Amino acid sequence: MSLTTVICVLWAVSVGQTAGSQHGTNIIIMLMDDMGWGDLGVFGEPSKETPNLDLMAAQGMLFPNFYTANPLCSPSRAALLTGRLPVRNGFYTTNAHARNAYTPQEIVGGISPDEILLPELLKKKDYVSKIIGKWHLGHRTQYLPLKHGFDEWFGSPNCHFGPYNNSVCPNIPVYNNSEMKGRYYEEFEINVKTGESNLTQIYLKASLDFISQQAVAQRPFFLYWAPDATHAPVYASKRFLGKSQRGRYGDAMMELDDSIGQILAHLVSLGIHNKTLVFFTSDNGAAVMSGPLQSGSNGPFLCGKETTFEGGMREPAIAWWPGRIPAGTVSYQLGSVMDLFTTSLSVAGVLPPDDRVIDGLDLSPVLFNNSLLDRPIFYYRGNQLMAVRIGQYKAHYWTWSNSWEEFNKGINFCPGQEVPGVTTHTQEEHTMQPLIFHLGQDPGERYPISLQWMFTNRSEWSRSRTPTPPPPSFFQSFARSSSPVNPCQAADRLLFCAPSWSGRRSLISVYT
Ligand SMILES: *[C@@H]1O[C@H](CO)[C@@H](O)[C@H](O)[C@H]1NC(C)=O
Ligand SMILES: *[C@@H]1O[C@H](CO)[C@@H](O)[C@H](O)[C@H]1NC(C)=O
Ligand SMILES: *[C@@H]1O[C@H](CO)[C@@H](O)[C@H](O)[C@H]1NC(C)=O
Ligand SMILES: *[C@@H]1O[C@H](CO)[C@@H](O)[C@H](O)[C@H]1NC(C)=O
Ligand SMILES: *[C@@H]1O[C@H](CO)[C@@H](O)[C@H](O)[C@H]1NC(C)=O
Ligand SMILES: CC(=O)N[C@H]1CO[C@H](CO)[C@@H](O)[C@@H]1O
Repeated sequence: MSLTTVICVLWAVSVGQTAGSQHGTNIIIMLMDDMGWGDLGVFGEPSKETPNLDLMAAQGMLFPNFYTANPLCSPSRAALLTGRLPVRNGFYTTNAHARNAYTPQEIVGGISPDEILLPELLKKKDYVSKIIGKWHLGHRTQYLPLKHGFDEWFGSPNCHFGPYNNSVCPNIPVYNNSEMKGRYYEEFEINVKTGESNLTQIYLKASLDFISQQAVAQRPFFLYWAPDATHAPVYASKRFLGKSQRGRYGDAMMELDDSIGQILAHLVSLGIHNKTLVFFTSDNGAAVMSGPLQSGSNGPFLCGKETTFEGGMREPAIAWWPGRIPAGTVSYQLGSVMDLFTTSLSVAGVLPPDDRVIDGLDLSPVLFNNSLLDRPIFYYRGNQLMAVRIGQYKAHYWTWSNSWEEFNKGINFCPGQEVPGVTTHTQEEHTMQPLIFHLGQDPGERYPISLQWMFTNRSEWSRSRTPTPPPPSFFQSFARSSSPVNPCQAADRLLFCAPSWSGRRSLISVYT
C-alpha cells in the first residue's frame, strides 16, 4: 500500500467519522415569553390555532413534564444560558423571602462576569451565536449579550413595557448588535390600543436572514430566538389581528406559530434540517394575573407566573431534529430549561465547565434513545426552595401565592383557582409535614395526599421500587453541608417518612 493510499484511507475514515457524528450540529432554542403549557393545540387548547407547533411535535418529541428553573423571566433565562439554578448564578433575592428576582429597566446589575454562558462555550467549536429578541439579564453595557458570548444581537434588553415618556424612565431600547436602533413605542411601534406591532415579523426576518447567512458560510450556528409578543401588552401584526378565537393573546400566538413554521420550513429548504436541533419552550407559566385578554393558558395546572404551583413552572416543550429524534414521540422525562445548556454542549461536542456546579442534565439519551433519566425538579422562589418533584410526587415545603396586601389591590396570581390551604396569601411553612400531590392523578394540585397513606405503604413502596441512582454530581451539588448527606435518600425520607420522625433534616437545610 502506497503512502498516498494510506493517507486517502485515513482521510476517508476521518471524514466518515465527522459526518457520522453529531458535532457541528446547529442549535436553535426558541424561548417564548409568558406562554403557557395550555396554549398549544397539541396540549389541548380548544381553538386549535397552533398547526405549526402541533406539526413540530408530530415530527419530533413532545415533553409534557418540562420545567423552568424559576417562574419569572430573568432568573429563568439566566438559568437556561448558564445551566445553573438562579441560587447559583445570582438571579435570586435574599432580602424578600420567596420574592422572585425582578429586573425592571432601572436595574443597575446584571449577569455576573463569573458566569459562563452557552454561546461562550460554543465558541470552542467555532459556532456563530445570535440572540434575537429579549435578553433580560441586565441593561448596562457590560451586561449586554455581545459581552457574554453572543456574536450578534437584534432585540432588546427587556420586555416591551411602556409606553413611557420621560427621560427618567425612557422607553426600552432596541439594538442591532451594539448599536441602538430606536426604542419600543417610538421607532419600533406598538399600538397599545389596537395591539398592532410588526415586531414578530421583524424578529422572524432577522432569524431567517441569520440562518441563510450561516448556511451559505457553512458555519455551525446557535440561534437563541426569544420574541416577546405573548408578554403583556400582547401584540400582533395586521395580518393576524382579530384572527383568533381567543382574542388578542391568541392573535399573538398565531403569529408566533406561523413564524415557527416558517423557520422550520426554511431549514428544510436549505437542506440543513437534519443537522439542526430545534428546541421550543417558554420562560415561565402564563401570566394569568394579567387577565384573559392579555394572558395565555396553563391548561389543567394551578395558578401561573410568579408561583411555584404547576401553572408557574411547567412549560410547553418540543424537540425537533428530523432523522435524529424519532418523530411523533412523547417523553415523560422530567426536564428543565437548564438541560438545554448541557444538551446543547453535548450535541456540539463541548464539555461543560468543570470548575462549578451545573444543574442541567444532558438529555441526549432521552432525545436519541427515548431513555428516562432519574432526577428531581426543584421549585424556587427567590432563594426559597418551595417544592420538589420526584417522579409523580410533588412535595410543597412552603406555599404562597401573593400577599394579602397585593391581593387586596386586585393582583391575583391564581384567579378563579383558590384552593384552601394551598394557594395561601401568607407564606405557610409545611417543612415538617409537606403538602404532597400526585401530579399524574391530580395535575391541578387540589387534593393533598393523606400522609397516613404514605406511611403505611412506605415499606411496600420501597420494596417495589428499584431506584436508579442519578448522576452523583447532580446531587453532590445540593449538599453544601460539610458532612456529605446523600440527598437522594434525604429526599426519599422527606417524601415518604413519618412527619414525627425526629432528627431528620429538611431539604431546605440540605439543599440550600
Ligand atoms: C407623559 O405622560 C403623562 C401621563 O402619563 C402625560 O400627562 C404627559 O402629558 C405626557 N407628556 C408628554 C410630553 O407626552
Ligand atoms: C446590523 O448591524 C450590522 C453591522 O453590525 C449591519 O451589517 C446590519 O446591516 C445591521 N442590520 C440592521 C437591520 O440594522
Ligand atoms: C407594519 O408594516 C406595515 C407594512 O410595512 C406598515 O404598513 C405598518 O404601518 C406597520 N405597522 C406598524 C405598527 O409599525
Ligand atoms: C441530510 O439530508 C441530505 C439530503 O436531504 C443528505 O444528503 C445528508 O447526507 C443528510 N445529512 C445527515 C447528517 O444526515
Ligand atoms: C437505550 O435504551 C435502552 C433501553 O431503553 C437501554 O438498554 C440502552 O442502554 C440505551 N442506550 C443508550 C446509549 O442510552
Ligand atoms: C392504609 C392504606 O391507605 N393502605 C393503602 C396502601 O396501598 C394500597 C394500594 O397499593 C391501598 O389499597 C391501601 O388502601
